[in-house]
Amino acid sequence: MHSVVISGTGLYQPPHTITNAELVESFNRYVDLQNAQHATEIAAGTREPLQHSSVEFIEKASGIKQRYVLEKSGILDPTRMYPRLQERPDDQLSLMGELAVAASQQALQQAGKTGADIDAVLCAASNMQRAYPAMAVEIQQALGAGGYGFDMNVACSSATFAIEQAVNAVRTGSAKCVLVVNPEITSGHQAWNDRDCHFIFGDVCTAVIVERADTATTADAWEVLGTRLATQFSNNIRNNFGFLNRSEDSDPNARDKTFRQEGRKVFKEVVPIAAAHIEGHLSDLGHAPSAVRRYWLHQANQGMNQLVIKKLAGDASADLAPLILDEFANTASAGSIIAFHKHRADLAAGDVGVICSFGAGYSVGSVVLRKR
Ligand code: CO8
Repeated sequence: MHSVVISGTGLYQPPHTITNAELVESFNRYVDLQNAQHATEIAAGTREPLQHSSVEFIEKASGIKQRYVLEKSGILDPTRMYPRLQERPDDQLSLMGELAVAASQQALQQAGKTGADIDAVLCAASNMQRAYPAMAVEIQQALGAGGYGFDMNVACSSATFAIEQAVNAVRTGSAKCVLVVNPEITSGHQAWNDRDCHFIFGDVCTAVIVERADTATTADAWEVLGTRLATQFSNNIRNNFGFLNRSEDSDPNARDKTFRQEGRKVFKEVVPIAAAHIEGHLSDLGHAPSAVRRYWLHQANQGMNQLVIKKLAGDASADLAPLILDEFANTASAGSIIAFHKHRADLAAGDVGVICSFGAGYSVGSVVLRKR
């Protein structure tokens, strides 16, 4: 068995931001248009009027202040409410592939590696833009990597679940250097016209290099002390978009074919699951939660992260569990990796940290790291 490290990370950040003020302004115009269009049914009491959203609610309920998106004019157009993306010909690098290559190149550079050093590519995200060929195989070719590639989806836990697959492959010798990449184009499957969740998501792509400790050349290497995954079925976060929609003669634009959730239930149910998961994992590795120098948590809700950390360490400071969701919003599986990417430079050799994701499934994944 080989000792395994994370030796580099990368972040692709889309060019456009949407502030809460911009988002709410366009959402409220959409509401006014819809209510005007259905004024007769609303007056007759056969239809409920839609209600305005508010910046104050969004910031208080979630901690989100803005989000990055690949395209904003379509999202902010009250007669459309989703991005305008251009279809690409088959012989051109796909959009997810383009994001993945940008983030991966950064991660490779940090790790002091090139595409040729990679012998496995795992593309792990909440949605893939096509059924096949696997995105990972296209990314493998674009980077000049060898070995094999495959796609996987565990919603918000896609990155941590993929890191465990990468760590196991390197530990057992079936790969030497694995790229885990998370292109999360959440704007494509977000319900921008639903007041309960229109503010939640942002687009981004992260990448992580997992390799054998004895091949790592960077000074910024993080030994993987352990990984742990858990799932428990729940319908509280669900999207019914899928390849059987046509055969079922269902409406591809129906509300259930985009993201939907029972946010309050998710909040209540997932906090204790995540805290117990991290505590159990650390305990089995012989570490007390209070001895952990940093937690890089899933970024869905500020209050949720504070509760998880308070349960674990009795303290919820930004130093212990940095937040990036104020700037990025919820970026599905990429959130905890963005936190790790941006908030690790100040840790010293020997410091222990935990990456942990939680979300749809339900799913929880933790990766315990020690700075070399
Ligand atoms: N503006 C103003 N008022 C609002 C708004 C709004 N936009 N939305 C709701 N309200 C009102 C409600 O109507 C309600 O009013 P009333 O009290 O009169 O009934 C009141 O505000 C409170 O509503 P909620 O109970 O819904 O509000 P919460 O305090 O629960 O906050 C949150 C809502 C922010 C959604 C919160 O519940 C939350 O963050 N929950 C956790 C969610 C979570 O962690 N989800 C994980 C999902 S991510 C994941 O797993 C990946 C999925 C794959 C990616 C998909 C990409 C598209």
